[in-house]
Amino acid sequence: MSHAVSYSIRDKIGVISVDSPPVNALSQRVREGILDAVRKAQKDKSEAVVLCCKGRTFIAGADITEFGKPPLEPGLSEVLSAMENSSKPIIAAIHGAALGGGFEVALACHYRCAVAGARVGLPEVKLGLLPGAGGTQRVPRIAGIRAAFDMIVSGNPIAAAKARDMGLVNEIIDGDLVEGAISYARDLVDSGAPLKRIRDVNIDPATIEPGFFEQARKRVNARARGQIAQDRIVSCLEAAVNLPIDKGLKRERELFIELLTSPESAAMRHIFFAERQAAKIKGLPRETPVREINQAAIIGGGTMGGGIAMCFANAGIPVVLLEVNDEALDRGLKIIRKNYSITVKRGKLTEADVKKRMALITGATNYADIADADIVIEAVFENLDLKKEIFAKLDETCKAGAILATNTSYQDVDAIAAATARPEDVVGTHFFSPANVMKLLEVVRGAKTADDVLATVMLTGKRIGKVCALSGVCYGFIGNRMLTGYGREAQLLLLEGCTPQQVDSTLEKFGMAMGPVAMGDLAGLDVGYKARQSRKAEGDDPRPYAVSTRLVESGRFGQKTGAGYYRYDSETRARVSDPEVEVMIREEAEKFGIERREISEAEIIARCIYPLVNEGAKILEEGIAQRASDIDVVYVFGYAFPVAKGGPMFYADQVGLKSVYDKILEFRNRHGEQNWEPANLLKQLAENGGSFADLDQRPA
Ligand code: 3H9
Repeated sequence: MSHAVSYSIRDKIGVISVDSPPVNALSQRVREGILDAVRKAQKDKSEAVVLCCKGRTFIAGADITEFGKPPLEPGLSEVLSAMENSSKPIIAAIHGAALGGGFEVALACHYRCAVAGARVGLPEVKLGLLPGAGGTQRVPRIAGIRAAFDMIVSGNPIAAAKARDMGLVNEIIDGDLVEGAISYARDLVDSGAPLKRIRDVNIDPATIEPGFFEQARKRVNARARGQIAQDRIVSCLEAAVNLPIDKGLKRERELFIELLTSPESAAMRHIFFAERQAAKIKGLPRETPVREINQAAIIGGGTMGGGIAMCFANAGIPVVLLEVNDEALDRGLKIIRKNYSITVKRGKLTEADVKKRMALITGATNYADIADADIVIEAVFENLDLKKEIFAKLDETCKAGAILATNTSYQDVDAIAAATARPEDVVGTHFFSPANVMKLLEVVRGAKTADDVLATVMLTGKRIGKVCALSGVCYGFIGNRMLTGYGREAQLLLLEGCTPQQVDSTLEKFGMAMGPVAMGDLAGLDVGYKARQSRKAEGDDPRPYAVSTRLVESGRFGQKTGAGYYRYDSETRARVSDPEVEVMIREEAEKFGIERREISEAEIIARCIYPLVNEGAKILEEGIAQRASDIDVVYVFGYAFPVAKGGPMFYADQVGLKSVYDKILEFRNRHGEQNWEPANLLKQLAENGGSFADLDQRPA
């Protein structure tokens, strides 16, 4: 038997134990081990079999590293078929998470028991896949079509108690899981419980409300952003209702294979591993010590500071919110309460949860009250002098060893660190707005930031539910620095011949959550306007801001004033094209002597996305980002870049770097080198047939 799986008999109950760290994924060794054990159990004196796992979790799914490689025997469906057809009941004993193929293993068992803290789910959709080992056929047979749809299309795991209510788990075990599962198995045998095979349940098509599948398909396609898995999941659920199980399983298999070989899934699997990779800092050993974080403090109770405070409270970490006076503090705490009440209204939190979380947030107006914090995050507005002043105060007040972090989006972390006598404790933590929602955290390493500070911040980021990526110090760090070219080209395209709607809908079709022009309206055009007024420099090219400036000066600030590049319906906030703006754009183009022309969708995409790639390559070259895949993580989690395209650098690899490079040269010849000078790294890779992915794999 494979070393990853052991089999023994206790009190006439066979115990199959999977032990394959880190997450007991269903590698070939695990599949083979389970199959051997199930076959053995058919012939021995055991009366029932418990399937359990060692380590932190039950089986967390298929082994994703095997995808895209030649399949290895035995396949998972062979293992599941042997289990389901076992002559003795098999009971899954779940702790941690039973996910994807892992939950499908449990569903092929005759009974399922779990500890109260366990979760079960089918997260395949998050990898651009569907459950390919019976999940789409077995879940609706127990939980019903609607619940199966919600569970499989969202990919979100559910807690054991809810799973029991849905019939997906039979028994919650208190105390030791394996002992409890053995005793549950004993009871089943003694009471002559039947071999419950989910495949024997049929769904009566008459119970499905008419039009359910058409509506479900419409709903998922409206939100697809380039993903296709959700649509195929609906097809599988239809098969579960209309076909006998073996035909349904066959259909599921075909659609699983289609998705497995799709570019969308390749991109999403890239992001899965990129996300985990991004948390690792090159040159920092895993055993780097970390500082204890039991108490946080946030300076500034505005939208950002409040959002960050919520992240800590949500993770159960007490946090002090510091403001300049009681009035500002009250305002900050009110916003937090309001945010929580919206979540309660949406049914995602209970009043009791909110009470618990609010109790973890205390207000203060005095620096002495944050002296004991293990981490302090400054989140005041972007003014370097103010930030320096705050850090000098923190240096005076905070205990030795406290981590002093700045949530700046643009300022020089080293200059801020220099305001203290302990620059090694200073680090950048760039959250994205709204901070309690957005997943990305750019961790900015200053020239003197200590290794243990970085390791601690990475770990704390994960604790508070963030996806972390490391950036060096530069203006705008990874994400905002890259964004400059994206926004600029969107604006220039307007002058050259596009309508706002054309630019936005093309990029939305590409998969961006919202096009760049509409994004400007959402953020408020006055914000950029004010920033430009305060930083006007000689030689600035006025063209990229001409339309925006004109809109602001005519009182159109974007959504907040009901009009910007678009007009907005006061109730639905739906955007409507405005001929008045189209006239303004034409007039501005004329002023600059720009001859307007027809612009293709392909050009719109290249003009907006390639600046991201080119700046990304410069950022890599300068060592600001550790890996191309970290840049992808920044864009997918911080800027709503479509995950089905895998981030800008992965996307460029798929297009082919030679083709991207050639296009950039074409744009340089047409628009000048100021905006289109290709990165040396891009040039080298393009000329040598290389890719960003190859670069990431090179040893450091
Ligand atoms: C599937 O099941 C398809 C089937 O329907 C059909 C088949 C025919 N495989 O996340 P962590 C690695 S699709 C390989 O940091 P946590 C991960 O890369 C699968 N490796 O831990 C990392 O490696 P490293 C459906 C995997 O405690 C290490 O484990 N299942 C897999 O924060 C630790 O991971 C899923 O999508 C895997 N399946 O969270 C579940 N999973 O240390 C995916 C993890 O070298 N997994 N690794 O960087 C998860 O959601 C989380 O890992 C889990 C633990 C919640 C389990």
